[in-house]
Amino acid sequence: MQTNYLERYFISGSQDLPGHTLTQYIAQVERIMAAGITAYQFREKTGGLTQAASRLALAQTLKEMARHYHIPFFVDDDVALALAVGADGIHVGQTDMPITEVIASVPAEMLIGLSVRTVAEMRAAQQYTRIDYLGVGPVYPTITKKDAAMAQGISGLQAILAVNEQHFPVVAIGGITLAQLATLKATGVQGVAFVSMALQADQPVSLMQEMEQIWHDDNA
Ligand code: TZP
Ligand code: MG
Repeated sequence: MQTNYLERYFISGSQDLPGHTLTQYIAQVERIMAAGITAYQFREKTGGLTQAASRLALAQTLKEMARHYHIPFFVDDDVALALAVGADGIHVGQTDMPITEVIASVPAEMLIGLSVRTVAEMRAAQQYTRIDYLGVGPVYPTITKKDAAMAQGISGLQAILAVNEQHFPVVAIGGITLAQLATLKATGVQGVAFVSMALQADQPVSLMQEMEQIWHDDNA
């Protein structure tokens, strides 16, 4: 399948936009979806603006929104929620539901993403042909994920990519801004995943246009 959807992969939860109401948060997510992201991941943590019941309602709302903008909708961690809302994909980390269990629990058409933080995890991931993409990071320091592993830098990313023998599509994540986009593209990853760069953008449209330009500028 085409992996263009990994190019500009936006991830968010209401916890990532402190000091705003839920309505303001949803409005900002919609502006970002409309601006030209290629995938969306619902990563709503407890302690954000939602309780369990409203978390499901929020997921439904954002899934419909993503559908409207023709963007694949992924759910982070929560297989039951992904199934309940009919998500296009599920993304899990190494400490979430074991990947074998995820693979066994979701329908064949649901996309599966897995986080990989080390060379060893990349090696281990090579056996799971059912996986659609791997998220590698954090490449740069991030304040968004409280329990994130140490930033790997470009050299760390390259070392991990070097053992991606099955050539799984890879999306780089962690502290990504426009400034490093060309460098990341040059490593051969299929795209970048980001939270704060977009949530904090005053002009999501210009941000997405710049991202697209840099990504497709062959002279970069
Ligand atoms: N996984 C690794 S880093 C990260 C996640 C979910 C957060 C990325 O957020 P930001 O704001 O783009 O650094
Ligand atoms: Mg997780």
